Amino acid sequence: MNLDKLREATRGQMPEKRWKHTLGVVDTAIQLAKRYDGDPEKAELAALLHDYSKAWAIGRMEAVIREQQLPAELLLHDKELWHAHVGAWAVQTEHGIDDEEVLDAIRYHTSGREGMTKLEKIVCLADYIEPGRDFPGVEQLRKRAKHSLEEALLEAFDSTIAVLIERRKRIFPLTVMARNDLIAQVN
Ligand code: DGI
Ligand code: FE
Ligand code: FE
Ligand code: FE
Repeated sequence: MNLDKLREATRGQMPEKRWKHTLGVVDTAIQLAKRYDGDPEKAELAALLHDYSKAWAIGRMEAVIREQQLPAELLLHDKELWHAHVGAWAVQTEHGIDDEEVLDAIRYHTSGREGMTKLEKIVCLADYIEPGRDFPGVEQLRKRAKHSLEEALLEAFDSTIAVLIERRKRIFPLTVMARNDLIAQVN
């Protein structure tokens, strides 16, 4: 597996803006891995690939979910959740990525889940705080990320859940479980 080839293949899946975001997530994930005693190489690979399928057409993602028997429950929830599971499948089949830790970090980067690994936490948090992100509270999140991976990620999920409630959207159960689990971890 050649990282330069993977970079070009990933870049080819998405518009320039999403690619810039991806590069920001890569840098941030490597920094978080170094700070929190994670694996910087796995963090780089998972971050590079985390939004691989983000720009795919809805119908294409839906077909993968059905045909590859990814969790059908995804189809009942926000389409924003789909690219994570579809992306993990895509990089495995298209590029032979077979490191389950890396695949899980891609698969759960949006929703989170109970019992997140360090790599999953790193990629998910990097996705929230990479330098290109701009949303209310992101600066505080960046500061918190310097002190505690779990505290920062908990705050990130809280803000996502608050927005979903405000917009009267469904909350994917794994996100609730991720949040409850993080509360137990920080207390
Ligand atoms: O792909 P990105 O835009 O870089 O970021 P992401 O993969 O974290 O997608 C986040 C979007 O998903 C965000 O706009 C909120 C939306 N979303 C919809 N339903 C849920 C959800 N996020 C979580 N964590 N849980 C949900 O139930
Ligand atoms: Fe994403
Ligand atoms: Fe995320
Ligand atoms: Fe992302």
